[in-house]
Amino acid sequence: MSARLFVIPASHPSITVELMLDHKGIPYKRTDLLPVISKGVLRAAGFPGVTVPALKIDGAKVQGSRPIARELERLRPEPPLFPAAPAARAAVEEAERFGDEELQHPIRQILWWGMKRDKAPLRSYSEGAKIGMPIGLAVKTAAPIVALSARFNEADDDHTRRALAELPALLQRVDDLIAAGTIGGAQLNAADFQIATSIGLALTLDDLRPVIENRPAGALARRVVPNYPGKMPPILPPAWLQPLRGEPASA
Ligand SMILES: N[C@@H](CCC(=O)N[C@@H](CS)C(=O)NCC(=O)O)C(=O)O
Repeated sequence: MSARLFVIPASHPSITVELMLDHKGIPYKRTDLLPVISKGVLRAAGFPGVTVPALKIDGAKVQGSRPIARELERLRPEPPLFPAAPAARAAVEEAERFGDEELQHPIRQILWWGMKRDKAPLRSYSEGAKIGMPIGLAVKTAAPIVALSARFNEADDDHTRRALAELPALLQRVDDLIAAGTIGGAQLNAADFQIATSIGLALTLDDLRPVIENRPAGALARRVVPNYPGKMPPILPPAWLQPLRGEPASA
């Protein structure tokens, strides 16, 4: 089986797919892309969309963490990513949808908001990446890329404040899924790989780590993705963090 995975270093759904390929025991080559530039490269490589993860596998082109999960399951059923029993499978698929559609993006927006203000942490998120130029140079010239990525992801003040206000409910939902046994069981499934990477990315932010690390969601991320790359020192306005501490947001 020949596989090439296109990623942006430290992108959470990209790491989801790396974990799933490892779970299936499928060897792959990785192409690391810079944000924004990634869009042109993906189009040139024949993918219909402009986001990573994107996977070429045995001649097929599959894009998006959830379609890729299904393609991997089809190509190599064992070990499974989804339970066989219909009710359990439906629960895992709904948890995976939640992870993709509801959890991924607010955390992405918070990260890009931080990067816009301080580009120095970019280096830590790019550790080990092969982006075709020295990381130091990439960081020095990153301002336009960061600005465009922040705009593409609507990482402005309003959306970022909203993302922070939503975070407690999202974390509670992850804890509830763990308590229900949908994720965090003995056999990791597609929803574990989908959700744990978003929590893993959130844990790299010093502003968010204290409200995540001691709850079940934090333990799941440490188990599934213990070496998530990157570290962002405190950067968010303290008033914006109040909802995370159970306090109403102030101006
Ligand atoms: N929900 C999609 C997310 C795809 C996505 O938004 N990927 C981001 C990286 S995390 C991307 O490619 N962004 C392009 C850019 O920032 O230029 C999935 O799970 O595949």
